[in-house]
Amino acid sequence: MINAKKIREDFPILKRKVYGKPLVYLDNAATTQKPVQVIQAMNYYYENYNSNVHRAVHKLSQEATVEYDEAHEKVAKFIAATGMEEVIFTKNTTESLNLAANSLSQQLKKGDEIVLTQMEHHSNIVPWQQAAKRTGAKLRFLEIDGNGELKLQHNSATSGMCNRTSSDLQLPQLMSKKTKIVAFTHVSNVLGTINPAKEIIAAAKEAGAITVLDAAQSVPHMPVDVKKLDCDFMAFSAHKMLGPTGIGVLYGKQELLEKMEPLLYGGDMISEVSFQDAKWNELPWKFEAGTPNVAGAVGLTAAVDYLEGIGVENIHEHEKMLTKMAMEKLRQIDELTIYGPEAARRGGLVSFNINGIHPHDVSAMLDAEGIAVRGGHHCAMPLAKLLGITGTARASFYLYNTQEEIEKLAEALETAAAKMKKMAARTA
Ligand code: C6P
Repeated sequence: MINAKKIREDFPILKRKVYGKPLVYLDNAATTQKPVQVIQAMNYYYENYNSNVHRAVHKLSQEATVEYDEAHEKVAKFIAATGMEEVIFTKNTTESLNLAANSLSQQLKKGDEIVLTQMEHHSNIVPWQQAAKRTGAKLRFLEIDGNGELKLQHNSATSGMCNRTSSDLQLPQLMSKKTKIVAFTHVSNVLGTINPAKEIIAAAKEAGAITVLDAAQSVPHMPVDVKKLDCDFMAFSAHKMLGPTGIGVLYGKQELLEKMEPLLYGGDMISEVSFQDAKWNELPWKFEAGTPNVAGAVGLTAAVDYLEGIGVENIHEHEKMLTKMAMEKLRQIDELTIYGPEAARRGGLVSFNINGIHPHDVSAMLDAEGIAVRGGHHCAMPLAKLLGITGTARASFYLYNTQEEIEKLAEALETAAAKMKKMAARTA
Protein backbone atom coordinates (compact mmCIF):
# COMPACT_ATOMS: atom_id res chain seq x y z
CA MET A 1 0.00 0.00 0.00
CA ILE A 2 0.96 3.60 -0.46
CA ASN A 3 2.79 5.61 2.15
CA ALA A 4 1.22 8.98 1.36
CA LYS A 5 3.13 10.77 4.13
CA LYS A 6 6.45 9.70 2.64
CA ILE A 7 5.31 10.54 -0.90
CA ARG A 8 4.39 14.05 0.24
CA GLU A 9 8.06 14.78 0.94
CA ASP A 10 8.63 14.78 -2.83
CA PHE A 11 6.07 17.57 -3.37
CA PRO A 12 7.44 20.96 -2.27
CA ILE A 13 4.11 22.75 -2.69
CA LEU A 14 2.43 20.48 -0.14
CA LYS A 15 4.61 22.05 2.57
CA ARG A 16 3.11 25.49 2.06
CA LYS A 17 0.51 27.11 4.25
CA VAL A 18 -2.62 28.86 3.07
CA TYR A 19 -3.99 31.57 5.39
CA GLY A 20 -1.63 30.17 8.02
CA LYS A 21 -3.10 26.66 7.71
CA PRO A 22 -1.48 23.62 6.09
CA LEU A 23 -2.59 23.26 2.48
CA VAL A 24 -5.04 20.40 1.91
CA TYR A 25 -4.99 20.00 -1.84
CA LEU A 26 -8.12 18.20 -3.04
CA ASP A 27 -8.42 19.60 -6.56
CA ASN A 28 -6.50 16.88 -8.35
CA ALA A 29 -9.10 16.29 -11.04
CA ALA A 30 -8.37 19.85 -12.23
CA THR A 31 -4.60 19.48 -12.05
CA THR A 32 -2.12 17.62 -9.87
CA GLN A 33 0.92 18.86 -7.99
CA LYS A 34 4.44 18.07 -9.24
CA PRO A 35 7.16 16.09 -7.46
CA VAL A 36 10.75 17.39 -7.32
CA GLN A 37 11.70 14.64 -9.77
CA VAL A 38 9.56 16.31 -12.46
CA ILE A 39 10.60 19.85 -11.57
CA GLN A 40 14.30 18.90 -11.53
CA ALA A 41 14.14 16.99 -14.82
CA MET A 42 12.68 20.07 -16.51
CA ASN A 43 15.18 22.43 -14.87
CA TYR A 44 18.01 20.11 -15.90
CA TYR A 45 16.78 20.21 -19.49
CA TYR A 46 16.73 24.03 -19.54
CA GLU A 47 20.10 24.30 -17.80
CA ASN A 48 21.91 21.64 -19.81
CA TYR A 49 20.47 20.66 -23.19
CA ASN A 50 17.69 23.11 -24.11
CA SER A 51 17.41 22.90 -27.89
CA ASN A 52 15.02 22.39 -30.76
CA VAL A 53 14.44 18.75 -31.85
CA HIS A 54 14.63 16.87 -35.17
CA ARG A 55 16.37 19.81 -36.83
CA ALA A 56 20.04 20.39 -36.04
CA VAL A 57 23.01 18.03 -35.77
CA HIS A 58 24.65 19.79 -32.84
CA LYS A 59 25.11 17.97 -29.54
CA LEU A 60 22.36 19.81 -27.65
CA SER A 61 19.82 19.10 -30.35
CA GLN A 62 20.86 15.44 -30.46
CA GLU A 63 20.35 15.12 -26.71
CA ALA A 64 17.02 16.93 -26.76
CA THR A 65 15.85 14.81 -29.71
CA VAL A 66 16.70 11.57 -27.92
CA GLU A 67 14.80 12.66 -24.81
CA TYR A 68 11.83 13.92 -26.82
CA ASP A 69 11.54 10.73 -28.87
CA GLU A 70 12.04 8.54 -25.83
CA ALA A 71 9.20 10.34 -24.07
CA HIS A 72 6.90 8.94 -26.78
CA GLU A 73 8.27 5.43 -26.18
CA LYS A 74 7.84 5.83 -22.44
CA VAL A 75 4.19 6.88 -22.80
CA ALA A 76 3.56 4.09 -25.34
CA LYS A 77 4.77 1.49 -22.82
CA PHE A 78 2.78 3.11 -20.00
CA ILE A 79 -0.51 2.63 -21.87
CA ALA A 80 0.58 -0.61 -23.64
CA ALA A 81 0.53 0.91 -27.14
CA THR A 82 2.49 -0.87 -29.86
CA GLY A 83 5.11 1.86 -30.14
CA MET A 84 5.86 5.56 -30.37
CA GLU A 85 4.13 5.78 -33.78
CA GLU A 86 0.85 5.55 -31.89
CA VAL A 87 1.61 8.36 -29.42
CA ILE A 88 1.05 11.96 -30.55
CA PHE A 89 1.95 14.81 -28.25
CA THR A 90 -0.59 17.62 -28.15
CA LYS A 91 -1.22 20.50 -25.76
CA ASN A 92 -3.74 18.64 -23.56
CA THR A 93 -6.75 16.30 -23.63
CA THR A 94 -8.81 19.05 -25.22
CA GLU A 95 -6.45 19.41 -28.17
CA SER A 96 -6.22 15.62 -28.51
CA LEU A 97 -10.00 15.32 -28.74
CA ASN A 98 -10.19 18.23 -31.20
CA LEU A 99 -7.55 16.56 -33.36
CA ALA A 100 -9.48 13.28 -33.31
CA ALA A 101 -12.83 14.97 -34.02
CA ASN A 102 -11.45 17.15 -36.78
CA SER A 103 -9.64 14.36 -38.59
CA LEU A 104 -12.33 11.71 -38.11
CA SER A 105 -15.10 14.06 -39.21
CA GLN A 106 -13.56 14.08 -42.68
CA GLN A 107 -15.06 10.59 -43.09
CA LEU A 108 -18.55 11.61 -41.87
CA LYS A 109 -21.59 12.38 -44.02
CA LYS A 110 -25.23 13.38 -43.52
CA GLY A 111 -27.19 10.68 -41.73
CA ASP A 112 -24.16 9.29 -39.87
CA GLU A 113 -24.35 9.27 -36.09
CA ILE A 114 -21.88 10.14 -33.34
CA VAL A 115 -22.69 8.58 -29.96
CA LEU A 116 -21.54 10.38 -26.78
CA THR A 117 -22.77 10.12 -23.19
CA GLN A 118 -24.66 12.57 -21.00
CA MET A 119 -21.67 12.83 -18.64
CA GLU A 120 -19.10 14.24 -21.05
CA HIS A 121 -16.74 17.14 -20.38
CA HIS A 122 -17.16 20.04 -22.83
CA SER A 123 -13.91 18.87 -24.48
CA ASN A 124 -15.69 15.72 -25.60
CA ILE A 125 -18.92 17.42 -26.66
CA VAL A 126 -18.10 20.69 -28.40
CA PRO A 127 -15.61 19.28 -30.98
CA TRP A 128 -18.22 16.67 -31.97
CA GLN A 129 -20.98 19.30 -32.14
CA GLN A 130 -18.84 21.22 -34.59
CA ALA A 131 -18.05 18.04 -36.56
CA ALA A 132 -21.78 17.29 -36.72
CA LYS A 133 -22.56 20.82 -37.93
CA ARG A 134 -19.91 20.60 -40.64
CA THR A 135 -20.99 17.20 -41.94
CA GLY A 136 -24.71 16.87 -41.21
CA ALA A 137 -24.05 13.96 -38.86
CA LYS A 138 -26.30 13.60 -35.81
CA LEU A 139 -25.29 13.52 -32.13
CA ARG A 140 -26.87 10.91 -29.86
CA PHE A 141 -26.31 10.52 -26.13
CA LEU A 142 -26.12 7.41 -23.93
CA GLU A 143 -28.24 8.29 -20.91
CA ILE A 144 -27.36 8.10 -17.24
CA ASP A 145 -29.49 6.63 -14.45
CA GLY A 146 -30.23 7.95 -10.96
CA ASN A 147 -26.86 6.68 -9.69
CA GLY A 148 -24.99 8.60 -12.35
CA GLU A 149 -24.12 5.43 -14.26
CA LEU A 150 -24.77 4.73 -17.92
CA LYS A 151 -27.99 2.88 -18.72
CA LEU A 152 -26.56 -0.11 -20.54
CA GLN A 153 -28.47 -3.29 -21.24
CA HIS A 154 -26.89 -6.53 -20.15
CA ASN A 155 -27.94 -10.00 -21.18
CA SER A 156 -30.38 -11.19 -18.48
CA ALA A 157 -28.46 -14.46 -17.99
CA THR A 158 -25.40 -12.61 -16.76
CA SER A 159 -26.84 -9.38 -15.37
CA GLY A 160 -25.98 -8.95 -11.72
CA MET A 161 -22.85 -11.05 -12.06
CA CYS A 162 -19.56 -9.42 -11.08
CA ASN A 163 -17.43 -10.81 -13.89
CA ARG A 164 -19.28 -9.58 -16.91
CA THR A 165 -17.45 -9.78 -20.22
CA SER A 166 -17.77 -7.48 -23.18
CA SER A 167 -20.01 -9.95 -24.97
CA ASP A 168 -22.52 -9.63 -22.12
CA LEU A 169 -23.37 -6.12 -23.20
CA GLN A 170 -26.09 -6.02 -25.79
CA LEU A 171 -25.65 -3.40 -28.41
CA PRO A 172 -27.15 -0.32 -26.75
CA GLN A 173 -30.22 0.67 -28.75
CA LEU A 174 -28.54 3.94 -29.66
CA MET A 175 -25.84 2.14 -31.62
CA SER A 176 -26.66 0.93 -35.10
CA LYS A 177 -25.08 0.69 -38.49
CA LYS A 178 -25.50 4.49 -38.67
CA THR A 179 -23.09 4.90 -35.72
CA LYS A 180 -19.70 5.92 -37.02
CA ILE A 181 -18.05 7.26 -33.86
CA VAL A 182 -18.52 6.45 -30.18
CA ALA A 183 -16.68 8.92 -27.95
CA PHE A 184 -16.99 8.73 -24.17
CA THR A 185 -15.27 9.43 -20.91
CA HIS A 186 -13.60 6.57 -19.03
CA VAL A 187 -14.13 8.27 -15.65
CA SER A 188 -16.55 11.17 -15.14
CA ASN A 189 -14.88 14.28 -13.73
CA VAL A 190 -18.16 15.23 -12.03
CA LEU A 191 -19.77 11.97 -10.88
CA GLY A 192 -16.63 9.89 -10.54
CA THR A 193 -18.38 7.06 -12.41
CA ILE A 194 -16.01 4.51 -13.95
CA ASN A 195 -17.62 3.54 -17.22
CA PRO A 196 -17.30 -0.04 -18.49
CA ALA A 197 -15.01 1.06 -21.30
CA LYS A 198 -14.18 -2.42 -22.57
CA GLU A 199 -17.84 -3.34 -22.91
CA ILE A 200 -18.84 -0.10 -24.61
CA ILE A 201 -15.93 -0.35 -27.03
CA ALA A 202 -16.87 -3.95 -27.90
CA ALA A 203 -20.49 -2.87 -28.51
CA ALA A 204 -19.32 0.04 -30.68
CA LYS A 205 -17.11 -2.33 -32.67
CA GLU A 206 -20.11 -4.55 -33.31
CA ALA A 207 -21.83 -1.54 -34.83
CA GLY A 208 -18.71 -0.87 -36.91
CA ALA A 209 -17.92 2.43 -35.17
CA ILE A 210 -14.59 4.07 -34.35
CA THR A 211 -14.06 4.55 -30.60
CA VAL A 212 -12.53 7.56 -28.84
CA LEU A 213 -11.85 7.32 -25.11
CA ASP A 214 -11.48 10.44 -22.98
CA ALA A 215 -9.02 9.10 -20.41
CA ALA A 216 -8.20 12.44 -18.73
CA GLN A 217 -9.46 11.10 -15.39
CA SER A 218 -8.42 7.47 -15.75
CA VAL A 219 -4.85 7.20 -17.08
CA PRO A 220 -3.42 9.17 -14.09
CA HIS A 221 -5.28 7.03 -11.55
CA MET A 222 -5.59 3.40 -12.68
CA PRO A 223 -3.88 0.98 -15.04
CA VAL A 224 -5.14 1.62 -18.57
CA ASP A 225 -4.13 -0.77 -21.34
CA VAL A 226 -5.18 0.32 -24.83
CA LYS A 227 -4.65 -3.21 -26.18
CA LYS A 228 -6.95 -4.78 -23.61
CA LEU A 229 -9.56 -2.05 -24.08
CA ASP A 230 -9.13 -2.19 -27.85
CA CYS A 231 -9.96 1.52 -28.19
CA ASP A 232 -9.09 3.21 -31.47
CA PHE A 233 -8.16 6.59 -29.93
CA MET A 234 -7.51 7.78 -26.41
CA ALA A 235 -6.79 11.25 -24.97
CA PHE A 236 -5.20 12.41 -21.72
CA SER A 237 -3.18 15.29 -20.18
CA ALA A 238 0.23 15.26 -18.48
CA HIS A 239 -0.75 17.90 -15.93
CA LYS A 240 -3.33 15.57 -14.35
CA MET A 241 -0.66 12.88 -13.78
CA LEU A 242 2.11 14.82 -11.97
CA GLY A 243 3.49 16.22 -15.23
CA PRO A 244 3.63 19.79 -16.51
CA THR A 245 0.85 21.78 -18.16
CA GLY A 246 1.02 22.28 -21.92
CA ILE A 247 1.50 18.67 -22.99
CA GLY A 248 -1.08 15.98 -23.64
CA VAL A 249 -1.41 12.76 -25.57
CA LEU A 250 -3.54 11.40 -28.35
CA TYR A 251 -3.11 7.66 -28.69
CA GLY A 252 -4.33 6.22 -31.99
CA LYS A 253 -4.07 2.82 -33.66
CA GLN A 254 -1.33 3.05 -36.23
CA GLU A 255 -3.43 1.89 -39.18
CA LEU A 256 -6.04 4.56 -38.43
CA LEU A 257 -3.50 7.34 -37.87
CA GLU A 258 -1.87 6.45 -41.19
CA LYS A 259 -5.18 7.18 -42.94
CA MET A 260 -5.96 10.37 -41.01
CA GLU A 261 -5.27 13.91 -42.18
CA PRO A 262 -3.28 16.24 -39.89
CA LEU A 263 -4.95 19.12 -38.10
CA LEU A 264 -1.96 21.48 -38.23
CA TYR A 265 0.48 22.04 -41.08
CA GLY A 266 4.05 23.38 -41.01
CA GLY A 267 7.53 22.44 -39.84
CA ASP A 268 8.51 18.88 -38.89
CA MET A 269 5.21 17.30 -39.99
CA ILE A 270 6.35 17.06 -43.61
CA SER A 271 8.76 14.78 -45.46
CA GLU A 272 8.94 16.88 -48.61
CA VAL A 273 7.61 20.28 -49.69
CA SER A 274 7.48 21.91 -53.11
CA PHE A 275 5.98 25.32 -53.94
CA GLN A 276 2.69 23.63 -54.80
CA ASP A 277 2.42 20.56 -52.59
CA ALA A 278 3.71 18.61 -49.58
CA LYS A 279 4.07 15.04 -48.35
CA TRP A 280 3.53 14.13 -44.72
CA ASN A 281 6.20 12.89 -42.34
CA GLU A 282 5.97 9.45 -40.74
CA LEU A 283 4.07 8.86 -37.49
CA PRO A 284 3.83 10.37 -34.97
CA TRP A 285 5.51 13.51 -36.38
CA LYS A 286 2.84 13.92 -39.07
CA PHE A 287 0.57 15.22 -36.30
CA GLU A 288 3.16 17.33 -34.44
CA ALA A 289 3.63 20.49 -36.49
CA GLY A 290 6.06 23.18 -35.29
CA THR A 291 8.53 23.29 -32.43
CA PRO A 292 7.10 20.97 -29.79
CA ASN A 293 6.99 21.24 -26.02
CA VAL A 294 10.35 19.55 -25.37
CA ALA A 295 10.53 20.54 -21.70
CA GLY A 296 6.98 19.24 -21.29
CA ALA A 297 7.97 15.89 -22.78
CA VAL A 298 10.94 15.70 -20.41
CA GLY A 299 8.60 16.43 -17.48
CA LEU A 300 6.08 13.86 -18.70
CA THR A 301 8.80 11.19 -18.84
CA ALA A 302 9.76 11.98 -15.23
CA ALA A 303 6.07 11.88 -14.21
CA VAL A 304 5.56 8.44 -15.81
CA ASP A 305 8.73 7.20 -14.10
CA TYR A 306 7.40 8.46 -10.79
CA LEU A 307 3.96 6.86 -11.25
CA GLU A 308 5.52 3.57 -12.30
CA GLY A 309 7.81 3.67 -9.27
CA ILE A 310 4.76 3.85 -6.99
CA GLY A 311 2.57 1.57 -9.14
CA VAL A 312 -0.63 2.87 -10.73
CA GLU A 313 -2.62 -0.06 -9.29
CA ASN A 314 -1.46 1.00 -5.81
CA ILE A 315 -2.54 4.57 -6.51
CA HIS A 316 -5.98 3.30 -7.55
CA GLU A 317 -6.31 1.29 -4.31
CA HIS A 318 -5.22 4.28 -2.22
CA GLU A 319 -7.78 6.53 -3.89
CA LYS A 320 -10.50 3.91 -3.43
CA MET A 321 -9.75 3.83 0.30
CA LEU A 322 -9.85 7.65 0.56
CA THR A 323 -13.03 7.89 -1.51
CA LYS A 324 -14.82 5.28 0.60
CA MET A 325 -13.78 7.10 3.76
CA ALA A 326 -14.83 10.50 2.39
CA MET A 327 -18.23 9.21 1.31
CA GLU A 328 -18.88 7.54 4.66
CA LYS A 329 -18.02 10.73 6.52
CA LEU A 330 -19.86 13.10 4.19
CA ARG A 331 -22.99 10.93 4.27
CA GLN A 332 -23.28 11.66 7.98
CA ILE A 333 -23.94 15.33 7.21
CA ASP A 334 -27.75 15.59 6.78
CA GLU A 335 -27.70 18.70 4.65
CA LEU A 336 -25.23 17.25 2.17
CA THR A 337 -26.09 15.53 -1.14
CA ILE A 338 -23.49 13.34 -2.86
CA TYR A 339 -23.72 12.75 -6.61
CA GLY A 340 -22.67 9.61 -8.46
CA PRO A 341 -22.34 5.91 -7.68
CA GLU A 342 -21.04 3.92 -4.72
CA ALA A 343 -17.37 4.32 -3.80
CA ALA A 344 -16.50 0.90 -5.26
CA ARG A 345 -17.78 1.97 -8.67
CA ARG A 346 -16.07 5.37 -8.94
CA GLY A 347 -12.70 7.01 -9.33
CA GLY A 348 -11.09 9.11 -6.61
CA LEU A 349 -13.47 12.05 -6.45
CA VAL A 350 -16.63 13.10 -4.66
CA SER A 351 -19.02 15.79 -5.88
CA PHE A 352 -21.54 17.19 -3.44
CA ASN A 353 -23.78 20.09 -2.49
CA ILE A 354 -24.84 21.47 0.85
CA ASN A 355 -28.53 22.46 0.84
CA GLY A 356 -28.93 26.17 0.44
CA ILE A 357 -25.28 26.98 -0.24
CA HIS A 358 -23.91 27.69 -3.70
CA PRO A 359 -20.99 25.37 -4.57
CA HIS A 360 -18.75 28.42 -4.98
CA ASP A 361 -19.56 29.45 -1.40
CA VAL A 362 -18.86 25.91 -0.15
CA SER A 363 -15.49 26.07 -1.93
CA ALA A 364 -14.79 29.50 -0.42
CA MET A 365 -15.62 28.25 3.09
CA LEU A 366 -13.24 25.30 2.60
CA ASP A 367 -10.59 27.59 1.14
CA ALA A 368 -10.66 29.64 4.34
CA GLU A 369 -9.56 26.42 6.11
CA GLY A 370 -6.74 25.85 3.62
CA ILE A 371 -8.72 23.15 1.79
CA ALA A 372 -8.62 23.46 -2.01
CA VAL A 373 -11.61 21.93 -3.82
CA ARG A 374 -13.31 22.99 -7.03
CA GLY A 375 -16.83 24.40 -7.20
CA GLY A 376 -18.93 24.87 -10.33
CA HIS A 377 -20.14 22.92 -13.34
CA HIS A 378 -16.69 21.36 -13.94
CA CYS A 379 -16.94 22.03 -17.69
CA ALA A 380 -19.92 19.72 -17.95
CA MET A 381 -22.84 22.16 -18.20
CA PRO A 382 -25.23 19.76 -19.98
CA LEU A 383 -24.77 17.24 -17.16
CA ALA A 384 -25.36 19.87 -14.45
CA LYS A 385 -28.53 20.94 -16.25
CA LEU A 386 -29.68 17.34 -16.48
CA LEU A 387 -29.13 16.93 -12.72
CA GLY A 388 -31.09 20.16 -12.15
CA ILE A 389 -28.21 21.93 -10.40
CA THR A 390 -25.90 24.85 -11.16
CA GLY A 391 -22.90 22.80 -10.15
CA THR A 392 -21.28 20.97 -7.27
CA ALA A 393 -18.33 21.25 -4.92
CA ARG A 394 -15.84 18.53 -5.75
CA ALA A 395 -13.05 16.97 -3.72
CA SER A 396 -10.66 14.90 -5.82
CA PHE A 397 -7.82 12.78 -4.48
CA TYR A 398 -4.41 11.55 -5.50
CA LEU A 399 -1.49 9.51 -4.23
CA TYR A 400 -0.29 12.15 -1.74
CA ASN A 401 -3.62 12.69 0.02
CA THR A 402 -4.01 11.29 3.52
CA GLN A 403 -6.82 10.10 5.78
CA GLU A 404 -6.14 13.12 8.02
CA GLU A 405 -6.96 15.37 5.09
CA ILE A 406 -10.28 13.60 4.57
CA GLU A 407 -11.03 14.13 8.27
CA LYS A 408 -10.27 17.85 7.89
CA LEU A 409 -12.57 18.05 4.86
CA ALA A 410 -15.41 16.33 6.71
CA GLU A 411 -14.96 18.55 9.79
CA ALA A 412 -14.93 21.74 7.73
CA LEU A 413 -18.07 20.64 5.87
CA GLU A 414 -19.86 19.77 9.10
CA THR A 415 -19.09 23.27 10.40
CA ALA A 416 -20.28 24.86 7.14
CA ALA A 417 -23.51 22.83 7.18
CA ALA A 418 -24.14 23.67 10.85
CA LYS A 419 -23.62 27.41 10.19
CA MET A 420 -26.05 27.22 7.31
CA LYS A 421 -28.63 25.44 9.43
CA LYS A 422 -28.37 28.13 12.13
CA MET A 423 -28.73 30.91 9.59
CA ALA A 424 -31.74 29.21 8.03
CA ALA A 425 -33.34 28.80 11.47
CA ARG A 426 -32.77 32.49 12.25
CA THR A 427 -34.41 33.66 9.04
CA ALA A 428 -37.32 31.17 9.28
N1 C6P B 1 -11.19 18.53 -16.35
C1 C6P B 1 -11.67 19.39 -14.14
O1 C6P B 1 -11.50 20.18 -13.21
P1 C6P B 1 -7.57 19.53 -20.34
O2 C6P B 1 -8.10 20.79 -19.74
O3 C6P B 1 -7.54 19.61 -21.83
O4 C6P B 1 -6.29 19.09 -19.73
O5 C6P B 1 -8.60 18.38 -19.94
C2 C6P B 1 -9.93 18.45 -20.38
C3 C6P B 1 -10.75 17.36 -19.78
C4 C6P B 1 -11.31 16.42 -20.61
N2 C6P B 1 -12.02 15.39 -20.13
C5 C6P B 1 -12.22 15.23 -18.81
C6 C6P B 1 -13.00 14.05 -18.31
C7 C6P B 1 -11.69 16.16 -17.92
O6 C6P B 1 -11.90 16.01 -16.62
C8 C6P B 1 -10.96 17.27 -18.41
C9 C6P B 1 -10.43 18.33 -17.49
C10 C6P B 1 -10.74 19.47 -15.34
O7 C6P B 1 -12.55 18.55 -14.12
C11 C6P B 1 -10.61 20.88 -15.84
S1 C6P B 1 -12.09 21.48 -16.54
